[in-house]
Amino acid sequence: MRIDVLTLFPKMFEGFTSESLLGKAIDNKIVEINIINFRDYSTNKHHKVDDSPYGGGAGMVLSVEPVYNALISIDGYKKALKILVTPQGVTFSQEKAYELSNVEHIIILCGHYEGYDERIRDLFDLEISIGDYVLTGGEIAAMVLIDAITRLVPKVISKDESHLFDSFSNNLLEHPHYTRPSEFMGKKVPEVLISGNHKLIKEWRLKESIKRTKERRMDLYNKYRKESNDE
Ligand code: 6GU
Repeated sequence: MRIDVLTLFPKMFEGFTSESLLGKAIDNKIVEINIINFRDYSTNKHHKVDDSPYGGGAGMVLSVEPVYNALISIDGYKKALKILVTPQGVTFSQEKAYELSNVEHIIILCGHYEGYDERIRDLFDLEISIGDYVLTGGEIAAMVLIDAITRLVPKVISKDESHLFDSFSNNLLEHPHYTRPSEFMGKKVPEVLISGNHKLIKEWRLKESIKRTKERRMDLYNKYRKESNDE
């Protein structure tokens, strides 16, 4: 999988692309990430990428030309899936992450300022938001997308299928986890987990998953009930 990111703040991606799971996936050439500063594609004398809005008003608007110039400089941009991150987009989800993990080439534009020139929207296939709050720029949102998507690419997580048990992949939150010590400040690990009885452990985990989902996320629980009855 290849992801190109168009941003005005390339340094924000340095630690993100070099550490942890993603850093390893890049080293192992399973994922390729290119960070492109689209200010370099401004033809303006002062490398300006924004301007004041037609019709007046506060704030600045991202101009279409530098974005267009940067976009067409990317090898294979026509075939790539082009994503705009914006609070006006469809809300990101685990389901969307699965869908996007099958795409060979993704381009993401991170916006700043008050907004995008509307004609930028026409250059992109999809608009995604990461939730109902406003960030100062799209970089963190793009990182959220990249993290959630790339960990689902085959071979990125070494225990190949461990993501199949993630919260959300079956509309349930995960069951509680424990590791050593078996007792901490009087709090003991549930007996069943030490029993070695795999069938009982599996039943306990499912029961706890359901209980936790019901307590914390009624919306997910209802989805779980509906979808497990449909099967
Ligand atoms: Cl994608 N961008 C910005 N700037 N703010 C957001 C967002 C994106 N998603 C939620 N808030």
